[in-house]
Amino acid sequence: MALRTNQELLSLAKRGGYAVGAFNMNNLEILQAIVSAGEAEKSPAIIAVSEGAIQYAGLAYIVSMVRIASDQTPVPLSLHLDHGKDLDIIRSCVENGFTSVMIDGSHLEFQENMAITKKVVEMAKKRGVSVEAELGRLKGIEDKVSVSEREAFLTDPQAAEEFAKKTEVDALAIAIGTSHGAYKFKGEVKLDFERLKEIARRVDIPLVLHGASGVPQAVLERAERFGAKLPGAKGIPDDTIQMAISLGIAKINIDTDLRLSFIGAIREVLTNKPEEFDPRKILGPGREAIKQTVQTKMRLFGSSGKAI
Ligand code: PH4
Ligand code: ZN
Repeated sequence: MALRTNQELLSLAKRGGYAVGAFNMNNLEILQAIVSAGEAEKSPAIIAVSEGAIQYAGLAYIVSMVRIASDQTPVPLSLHLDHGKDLDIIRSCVENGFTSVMIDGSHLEFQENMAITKKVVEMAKKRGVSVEAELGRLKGIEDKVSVSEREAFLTDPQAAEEFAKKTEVDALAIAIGTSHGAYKFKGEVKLDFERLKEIARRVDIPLVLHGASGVPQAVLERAERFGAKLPGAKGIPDDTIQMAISLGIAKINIDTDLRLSFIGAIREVLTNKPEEFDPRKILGPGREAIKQTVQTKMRLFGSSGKAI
């Protein structure tokens, strides 16, 4: 089936009260794992590709692989640029088959962020490509951070309303206390749900949660049992994710949990079978581990059974 846009996938999610997972892919095995998880769960999925992934695998390889995957599966997929910052890369994604792009101007001042976002909207919408933008900075809420410091990086609901109206983006990534990577909280898990509620009340488009990996205990333990060193790794608990979805989050970005699953499985093979040197016997279990993790996320996000 042809690739869908994020606008199509996320408007259904918003209406249906579930979220679609955006899973980062960097190679063939990760893509296959996401697609086969979608088939097993009858769930849509967003294939998220960062600028780093493009640098690693090459734009043409990525687009070709994702197109073939989409042609061969009944799973509704979109191909989405994650955290686009470079206008030339964004343009080449728009012109070469991506169905959604993110313009990440979150490091810029409000007006500059709006200006660059509008530019991308103008470029993308001509070709029917969806646009996601980001307002606020991804950073954990720590105990010692003062209210004014916190206000400076979390998304301001009033600003979000103005931003969404003026830029006409299709989805907005917000900052409510999540952060990228495997070390999200030093102490207690804290997300600002009151802020999310207020943003959802003012902003009509689907909201996006980045930095949403859970760092599941079983996945972490497997990786550590076979030599990974990840002291203090901590993610977002499942019930917190469910709460975020119930308050209006319709797209959830997951990368860290895929990475941890992949390296746990690969480390296990390399440790238990030091004589193994067939890459298929090493990467295959990594692919299977990602598939299991993606299936678990699809169930958690409520997108299982929603592929139509
Ligand atoms: N992302 C993933 C960003 C990956 O440059 P890169 O390929 O390393 O970028 O956008 C997330 O929000 C992932 O969140 P997570 O770390 O909690 O999985
Ligand atoms: Zn992100």
